[in-house]
Amino acid sequence: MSITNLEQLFQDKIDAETKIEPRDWMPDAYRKTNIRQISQHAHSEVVGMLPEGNWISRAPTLKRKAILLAKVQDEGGHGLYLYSAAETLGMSRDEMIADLLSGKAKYSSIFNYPAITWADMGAIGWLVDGAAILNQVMLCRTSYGPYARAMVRICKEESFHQRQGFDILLSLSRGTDEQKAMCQDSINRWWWPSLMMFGPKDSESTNSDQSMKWKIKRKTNDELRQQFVDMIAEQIKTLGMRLPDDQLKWNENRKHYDYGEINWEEFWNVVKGNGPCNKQRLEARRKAHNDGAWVREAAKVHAEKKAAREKQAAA
Ligand code: FAQ
Repeated sequence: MSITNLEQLFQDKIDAETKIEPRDWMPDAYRKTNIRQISQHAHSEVVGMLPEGNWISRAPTLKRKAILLAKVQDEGGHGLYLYSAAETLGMSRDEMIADLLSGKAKYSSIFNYPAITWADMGAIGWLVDGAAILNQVMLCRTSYGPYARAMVRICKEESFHQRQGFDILLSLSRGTDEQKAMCQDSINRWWWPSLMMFGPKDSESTNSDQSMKWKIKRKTNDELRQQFVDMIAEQIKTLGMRLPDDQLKWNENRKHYDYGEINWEEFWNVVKGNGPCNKQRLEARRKAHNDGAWVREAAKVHAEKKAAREKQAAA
């Protein structure tokens, strides 16, 4: 069968909502786009453990500590499901991690901002996980089967993450003046970077058109961003805080909130590696990778010995 026919059959399957599985024929560009997106997503989960991991030992109560610990562990688990999903497309985990550590692979811009107060644990959970959920609920229906299935469990865990973040901010918003100020300050710092998580505006998104045709993405960057603004603009009322955007206003005609212009120069600067914590984050990952070398070596020796024993038994 010619490539053109194979591509048509492939698109027909996508249009009929049939999931694409690892052994199915797929255009090379579909495979590459999925490897790119899923591995970037996995890297984001793992690098995303760093800002919050740093606060586990400083959580204000035992209960908050246990919750934060569980959340950070969940993110590590998400990274593992996602690396496994990406591996089914033919790239090894070692290669993906090498690309992260060399700075070749991207991860979400949001994790290059510092978490400087306890309130940031609240803002990350509420805003960052909140943004991640909207994007990931859509990905539960993505066309590549292993990615879609990994997303189902991830979304359930992310909902708990968002609730715990909101709960931290709710406590602070009902606390002393100092706690209220801390709460507002963290919302001020995390709001705009959270909006950037959805990626460049649609007119500048290089991958969206093709990814929408292949149903890898089901909603555009701007559609998801708007959904997020509408959700948060309502939820913040419960906190009695404000979003740092003078242009935020309900638009009765559009039935959506209008909001101000994102600083795209800042976004691209962070994506290019020049954000406040890019270097620190990669150094932390490189150190963790080097410190863990003995585990990988031990696992390799164990696997080799096991294979040798099995070979001997079979002989
Ligand atoms: N940061 O053409 P598009 C989480 C890049 S998980 C850095 O629109 P696309 C959980 C993009 O890669 C958060 N780079 O790209 C958690 C592309 O460059 P490339 C991560 C970005 O792929 C919470 C270029 O710009 N979630 O937070 C960003 O169609 C708390 C042009 O952009 C996912 O990864 C960015 N924000 O759409 C963990 C979800 N945005 O690759 C711990 C899956 C764009 O061509 C603690 N990913 N770029 O060189 C996606 O849905 C998509 O990849 C988008 C971007 C929507 C992120």
